[in-house]
Amino acid sequence: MADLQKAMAESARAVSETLDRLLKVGGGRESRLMEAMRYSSLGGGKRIRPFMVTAGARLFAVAESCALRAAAAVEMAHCYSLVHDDLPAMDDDDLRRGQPTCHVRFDEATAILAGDALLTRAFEVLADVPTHPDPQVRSQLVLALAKASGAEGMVGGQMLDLLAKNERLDMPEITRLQRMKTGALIAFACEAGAILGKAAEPARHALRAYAHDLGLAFQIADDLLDVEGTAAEVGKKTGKDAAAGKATFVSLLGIERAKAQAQMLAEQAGRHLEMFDEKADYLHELARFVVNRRA
Ligand code: GRG
Repeated sequence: MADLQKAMAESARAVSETLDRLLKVGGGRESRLMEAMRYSSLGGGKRIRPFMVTAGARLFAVAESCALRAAAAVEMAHCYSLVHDDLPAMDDDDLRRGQPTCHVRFDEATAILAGDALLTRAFEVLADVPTHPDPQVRSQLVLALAKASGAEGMVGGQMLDLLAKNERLDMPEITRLQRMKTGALIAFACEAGAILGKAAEPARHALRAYAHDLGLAFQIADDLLDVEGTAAEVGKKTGKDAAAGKATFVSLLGIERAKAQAQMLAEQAGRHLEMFDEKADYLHELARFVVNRRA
């Protein structure tokens, strides 16, 4: 674990530096927008998705500068989703990453615009030449992020989530919702390194399968933290799912079975990585970290 923690800390530092460079405040009156974008993306977070990109890119000897740009783009898309998810029209939260949420620190309209601009900047970064010399690779990255974050991915999952309040979803319905809402972006993060490295289909397939199991394990761990964690630990309000009457993996399975299911999925995720040998050690450890985390 010590190695993983060091590698994650190093990746998080490099990703924050990259975000800092890619989100420079200009001089115009609109600079408040960039300040809100920086506030929402530079202030903490575990940086799990960017780590998936950098750890995946290592498997294919991708240049670090390219991997870090893709990693920063994933984090921008993730931060946009958090900013919009926290808005009064959605989850109406005032705490995120241990800080006031974007709409509390700025205002609602600015938070909507900051989210919009973070997502747009993510695509701009992927489409720009320094991300990869081959335009086909850049276009594949843009396409994959668009699919992962749009109506068939994260935004579609969020729609299902809003519709599900006070409904009794069953396991297949919750699994589909979570695969779209959180799994799709995680899958993109795991596959981005393979796209950058022009990896062959079997390797890409293995990473997608890893991401599929890891994404569900991640979500079950998130549901468990909502029940068992404290706001001080996780940096956001807890107990929200039960208060909203939301069906989750934990409400359906109970705490003990949900924990066992998360562990089983993490082990299964690791088994998809066999073809990469010890080059995938960080990804193996990450699967264990995701289900044992306390934040
Ligand atoms: C509003 C378009 C739109 C989408 C919202 C992903 C999402 C959909 C909302 C986030 C809210 C949430 C709590 C989702 C459950 C899982 C999740 C994405 C948790 C947050 O991710 P972490 O734990 O957060 O990686 P940090 O802060 O560490 O980056």
